[in-house]
Amino acid sequence: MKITDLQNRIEEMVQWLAQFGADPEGGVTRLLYTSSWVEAQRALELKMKEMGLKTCYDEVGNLYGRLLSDQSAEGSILTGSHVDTVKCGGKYDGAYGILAGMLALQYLKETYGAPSRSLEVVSLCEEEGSRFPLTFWGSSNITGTAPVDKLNEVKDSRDIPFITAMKEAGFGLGHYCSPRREDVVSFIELHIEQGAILERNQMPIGIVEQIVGQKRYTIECVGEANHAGTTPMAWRKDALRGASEMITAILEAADRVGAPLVATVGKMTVEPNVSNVIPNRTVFSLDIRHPHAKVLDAFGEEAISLCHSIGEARELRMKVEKHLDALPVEMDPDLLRRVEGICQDQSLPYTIMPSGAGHDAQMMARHYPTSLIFVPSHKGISHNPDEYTSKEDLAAGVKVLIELLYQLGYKKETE
Ligand code: HGY
Ligand code: MN
Ligand code: MN
Repeated sequence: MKITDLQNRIEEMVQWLAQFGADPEGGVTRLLYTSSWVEAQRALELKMKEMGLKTCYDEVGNLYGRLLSDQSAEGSILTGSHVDTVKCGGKYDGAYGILAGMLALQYLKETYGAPSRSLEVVSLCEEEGSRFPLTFWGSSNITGTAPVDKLNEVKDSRDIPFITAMKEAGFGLGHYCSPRREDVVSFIELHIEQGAILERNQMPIGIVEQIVGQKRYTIECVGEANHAGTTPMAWRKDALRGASEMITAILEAADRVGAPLVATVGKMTVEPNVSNVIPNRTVFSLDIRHPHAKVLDAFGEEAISLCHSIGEARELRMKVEKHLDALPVEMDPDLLRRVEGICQDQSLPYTIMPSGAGHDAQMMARHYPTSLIFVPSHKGISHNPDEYTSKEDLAAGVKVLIELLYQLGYKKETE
């Protein structure tokens, strides 16, 4: 494969992978351990084999494609991203990092043969938390930080237990090798920016310096169902009215703290959800993010105490579960400098920037030297069927990845 083929190859592969979980409305929905997820992993496995990579799964469903070293250098350089998507998501989030890694390894194998240090691409099984209240399931298993002791309580919105879904997809304890990796020398994730900074500044490459901290909660309010016509306002234990006041109070508190703090309530269920019954139960999500751990911790405490005080005033029973608490994390400075040098050598304008989105790199960076590299998202749109990145921008990212993997996997340190 020639470098000039990259644009068409990466574009073809993005469209090819998007067929697995394609929505009628044009987006992609590929949720962990569903049939479209299984089909995508199996198709990626076949494609990796066709590209001359040695493939294997681990027991949670992370899929690896390996370009094995022909020398004794310890450990592997790992690149990749997540194969799952949000509901009605785009074609590029996660998928691009996997496909770029596969193309990079194929190009390096065909051009330079076996590396002096093994290079691997990983299709991480899950990052988004779109099906189960669990995020970074793939990368947290690799780093040994997954909440494996809580799995028995985890169910999806149709009450399907996590363990059942994993087993039905063909994974779980004892099926494949352990997911824990202690031999990763560096992890590199290529990803779309999911924001508008690069496009607005006409920069083809973003080199991430730091990923913001992120907390995710599920907040349940239980009141009392009653007749919409015969129950005076003062006698009600209205779970939806309480939740609405909590959500407004939290978002107004976030406005007061100001940027770069962000707070999002993206998901809500109301029961019994009929027009002539006072709601007796609501459950809503809360996602808050900030680059400084102290500010994030303080705001999390304020938000949850607002919920409890409003819940008390509305005579609601409250249950708050925190299912993600990811600290802000720095990317590896040496790798950042290396990528900077590659952009300069390739006369690629770039900017060094933070990431407001969470990524598997956030989990990996606490265990291995990690680099996160962005390419532009058109109009900054993501988690949306209109997510788009041009093939020129996609290919520019792949070229940077190829050079970085060449330097880490082939060049002797002395060179
Ligand atoms: O939510 C995020 O930041 C990522 O897309 N999972
Ligand atoms: Mn995402
Ligand atoms: Mn992503």
